Amino acid sequence: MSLRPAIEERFRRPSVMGVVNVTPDSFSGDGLASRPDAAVAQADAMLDAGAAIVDIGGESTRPGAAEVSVEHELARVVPVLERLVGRPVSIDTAKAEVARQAVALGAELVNDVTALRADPELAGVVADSGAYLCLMHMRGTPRTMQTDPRYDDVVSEVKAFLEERLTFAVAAGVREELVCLDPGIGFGKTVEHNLELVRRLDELIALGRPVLVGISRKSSLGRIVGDSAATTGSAAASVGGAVAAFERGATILRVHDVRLHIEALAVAAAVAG
Ligand code: HH2
Repeated sequence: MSLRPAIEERFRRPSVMGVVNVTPDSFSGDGLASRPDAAVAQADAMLDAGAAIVDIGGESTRPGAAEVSVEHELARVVPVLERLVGRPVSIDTAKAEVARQAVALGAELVNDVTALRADPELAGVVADSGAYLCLMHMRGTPRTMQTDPRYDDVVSEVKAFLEERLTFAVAAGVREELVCLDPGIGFGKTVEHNLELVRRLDELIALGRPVLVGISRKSSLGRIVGDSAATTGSAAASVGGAVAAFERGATILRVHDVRLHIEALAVAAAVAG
């Protein structure tokens, strides 16, 4: 197995990760369950538009989402992964068996919203495969996370959590230079918590690992622009959030509307010099 370069060499700042939801129930309504050809076409279009990688997910993590069995998740994602062999792919899963089959089919990054807490075997799968790893902060589970989230200082708590999960991953044999960290926008956070995390992103970057931010279409965006009951945000609001996160040091932006983000981030990066 050849060693991968450090994640910051593979993903220059800013890089875009395109979201491909092979689910019936994703929060943004873009799910393509049981339509592998459509999911593959969407992934190809995202890569053609400039995405550095596409993130394939077979389980929704929207607030209140039901859990999916290993068999169901595999049935959703494997037909898509098989058709994307040779393309840059990430697998959005918390399950070791799904990650195992995905990396065997060429996935280069494992994106685990539970940060290796849900499945005790996932750390070993990532370590053995030499895949990149994204560790994300979430308070509670998708079923419970939006029930009155409270923190004394959200940024310090998310930072301490990510530092602990990074130490755990490295102790399990994952090379530190293959890991990126994610504050988990919308995962057990109010609008103000999400804003604070982006505003003070430098404090997470101080952990020494590249930071991935997924703010695209999240409900906080819709609420900020005036709909107090919003469950999603617009593409324009998403771009605003992504540019703000990039300017505060984010390396990878996880987005649904790839071309808009590529263009906006190209301008923001050109200004940054
Ligand atoms: N957000 C979602 C899913 N996975 N992974 C990371 N690392 N960061 C995120 O912010 C993140 C994530 C939720 O978005 P989406 O995949 O569009 O929705 P759903 O989980 O409902 O399918």
